[in-house]
Amino acid sequence: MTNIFPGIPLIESPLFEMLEPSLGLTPEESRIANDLRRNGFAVFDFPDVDLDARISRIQHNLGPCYGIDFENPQSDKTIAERRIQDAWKFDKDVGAIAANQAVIDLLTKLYGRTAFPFQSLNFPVGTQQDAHSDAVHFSSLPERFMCGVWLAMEDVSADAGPLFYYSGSHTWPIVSNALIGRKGFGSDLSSAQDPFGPAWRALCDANDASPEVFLARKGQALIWCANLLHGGSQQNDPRMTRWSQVTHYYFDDCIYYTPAFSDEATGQLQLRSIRAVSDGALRPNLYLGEEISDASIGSFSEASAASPPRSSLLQKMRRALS
Ligand SMILES: O=C(O)CCC(=O)C(=O)O
Ligand SMILES: [Fe+2]
Repeated sequence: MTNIFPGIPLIESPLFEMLEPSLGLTPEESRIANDLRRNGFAVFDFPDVDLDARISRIQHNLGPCYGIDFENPQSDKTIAERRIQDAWKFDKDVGAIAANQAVIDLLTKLYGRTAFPFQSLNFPVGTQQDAHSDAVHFSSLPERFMCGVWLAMEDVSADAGPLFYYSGSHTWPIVSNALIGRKGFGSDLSSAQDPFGPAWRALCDANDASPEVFLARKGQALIWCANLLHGGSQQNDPRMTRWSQVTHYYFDDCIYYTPAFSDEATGQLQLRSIRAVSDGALRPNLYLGEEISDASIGSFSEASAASPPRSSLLQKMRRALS
């Protein structure tokens, strides 16, 4: 059956029920697809027979980078650096988890475009981050072709600051600059999420929504849809660790950009230069198969003359994301 809406991920498409019989999903894949559709997230057992050995090696290899005293069970694990971005560049186990072929194949089937991992984050503790949608950091055109896969690298208890999410929030409006009446392109932010917090809270209130926590078992993973509101709960016991890896995925034939620093309506996009973890190669920004450059987007060139140089913007974005 022809898909009339190739610009919508299959699992978020109004036509999913009609298309599903032709997708060749196994019962488990169908369960995951329907959980994503309904709730905006889905839990599955991470498909890697070497996972335990990888986790031990990652903890051993990355542990010293955090400046945390892991040896002392009484030490505060939350005081130092909480994340390492893109450790796949020097740690092959992080890369192997991020580029797990079964996960890539699953996402490709569920979204209807070829998935590829583009960013890894390794955390020894939770982030204690307020509810947010990753869609302000990295989004795509067409929208929603992005997802996160969160992997528990140990059992997570309620006191260790578990991941939380608002089930069903992926169907709420994607909060963009246009929606909150803000111009984003060339703007300066200490945290890319800051301007959007009140809007996310208002949506939670309007929907009378309550957060749910994921008390994961080691080896369980959770896929979240591009617009699912999620965050890290308060960590009640600072002595605990909560090792996890988040891998963010994009899909082929899209424009990849940062909405917090973009104004879609005027074509002013903060494009991303995306490299796939799987092969280390750049993935060009494509729109319907055609490559898009900064110069070919709206009034980008004029606007960029008046905005901070790209390198300093990128530095700010890095700070904002940390
Ligand atoms: O693990 C957490 O506490 C949240 C992580 C997160 O929001 C992300 O990586 O996008
Ligand atoms: Fe996030």
